[in-house]
Amino acid sequence: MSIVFYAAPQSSASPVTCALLELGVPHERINVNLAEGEQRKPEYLALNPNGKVPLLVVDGTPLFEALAILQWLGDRFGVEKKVWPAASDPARLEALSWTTWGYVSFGSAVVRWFAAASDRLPAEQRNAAAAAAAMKDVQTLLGVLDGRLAPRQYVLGSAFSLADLVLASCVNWAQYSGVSLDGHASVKAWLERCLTRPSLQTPWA
Ligand SMILES: N[C@@H](CCC(=O)N[C@@H](CS)C(=O)NCC(=O)O)C(=O)O
Repeated sequence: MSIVFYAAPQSSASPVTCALLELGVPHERINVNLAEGEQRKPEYLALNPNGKVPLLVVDGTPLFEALAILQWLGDRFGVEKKVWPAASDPARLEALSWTTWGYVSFGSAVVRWFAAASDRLPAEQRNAAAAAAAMKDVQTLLGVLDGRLAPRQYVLGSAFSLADLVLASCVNWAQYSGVSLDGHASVKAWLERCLTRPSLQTPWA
């Protein structure tokens, strides 16, 4: 199988970098220079019309969107490595739910908060009321994750899985962006456990 991974350091491609490392998947990595606009070249747009990284090209077929890539890596390589439940295992349903929750529900609330609060934006684009409402949602969602993790070491039970790698990437990125984990002791302890994993020690690769 030929896998080509189009990536950029410190980007949405980073969790895919970690997953490829965790699963030991042989691949060719091509760094796309985003500052130079390489993602908008016609040959790249032919593979990913969104002009974004990450992108995987598997035996010539493109696969874009980080979450889709991570879930596919779980299906294709994670089952045999015992870090992703088999299709017939009810835990597969939980793995799909929690990884999608991380990117879609939690991730979009963090993006909404960042877009309203970031001091990297011009002051006139910031919106304190929208930022407060988004942060309330982020904290509610962290409470949901805290409830899931309180009786468990990891999101699917007692063993680390690719679902933890995906979720820890989302939560670590949120924390890096300025979201506080205070008041979510189980999330904090779980994140520390996950970050000891060698594959997650280069989160900005
Ligand atoms: N929803 C996409 C987002 C990808 C994304 O926004 N990638 C950024 C880097 S973090 C990018 O390639 N930006 C280049 C551009 O917009 O020109 C995913 O998760 O794969």
